[in-house]
Amino acid sequence: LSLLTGYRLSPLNYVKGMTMKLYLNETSPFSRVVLATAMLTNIKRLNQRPTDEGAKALTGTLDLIWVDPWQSPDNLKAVNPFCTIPVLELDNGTALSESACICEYLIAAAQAKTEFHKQLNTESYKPVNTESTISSQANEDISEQLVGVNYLDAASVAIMGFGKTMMETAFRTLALGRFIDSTNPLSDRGNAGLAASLNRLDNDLSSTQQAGYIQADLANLYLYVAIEYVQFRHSEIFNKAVTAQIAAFLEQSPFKGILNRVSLAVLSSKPDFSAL
Ligand SMILES: N[C@@H](CCC(=O)N[C@@H](CS)C(=O)NCC(=O)O)C(=O)O
Repeated sequence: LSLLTGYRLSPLNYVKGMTMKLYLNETSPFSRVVLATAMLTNIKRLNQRPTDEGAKALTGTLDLIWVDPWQSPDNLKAVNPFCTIPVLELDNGTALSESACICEYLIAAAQAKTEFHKQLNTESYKPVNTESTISSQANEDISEQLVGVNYLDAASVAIMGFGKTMMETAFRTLALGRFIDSTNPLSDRGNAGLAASLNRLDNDLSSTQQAGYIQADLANLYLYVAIEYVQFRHSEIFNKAVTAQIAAFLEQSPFKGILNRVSLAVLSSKPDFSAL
């Protein structure tokens, strides 16, 4: 219904204390990008301050709902007829699907939250009985650690499309293997594309036009997670490719730390969001 009525949230809704649900599984690279985005947009940090009155008023929570999409569970079907993950369900029932849409939403929500803090700040709002002012709170909450894709910057749009397609292709060829034993043209095309994309990427990274690869934006977050997914799930292809520059990209990435906190090993225990 909310989809049909075009429901929109005002910035106030973002900051008042929403409970959101994220449907995910332990191995999905798309889920991993959304989880990292949720962490980088500071949902968790707000949650960790239940005693600060000012922060409490601005708290949002994220419940992780671990599901296996291939089993078509009822709770997932209810929020997404396509029965794919990730899905972010807002507390008004609006369900967001497609990882890139979810991430852009979380980034926009964090920006709205920051604006709200700034307004409080100019009105000299102070939390009750605490040393910390809303001003120091606001500084920490500003989501400078991750920005959305600048769609006026063709280089960033190119990286976003490249990383996302690498992820989709790597997942699809693997998923096909679950249902079709023999080789098939679609998987062959996917595997060839993965090999070519790695070599292309390594070459691009070594050229002088690599500035776009060091920005802490959503495009580079996708690219990082896509590469690691290929490395892990398509190791034969990865090991045959030229990857010296790719290794350096992973090593220097601003997202290395956060992605270690949502590694496959960590996610395999299906933790709560507050434990990440
Ligand atoms: N384009 C989607 C891809 C999502 C996707 O393929 N999810 C997989 C898990 S990694 C899934 O739910 N597969 C179950 C199915 O395809 O039925 C996104 O970016 O969120």
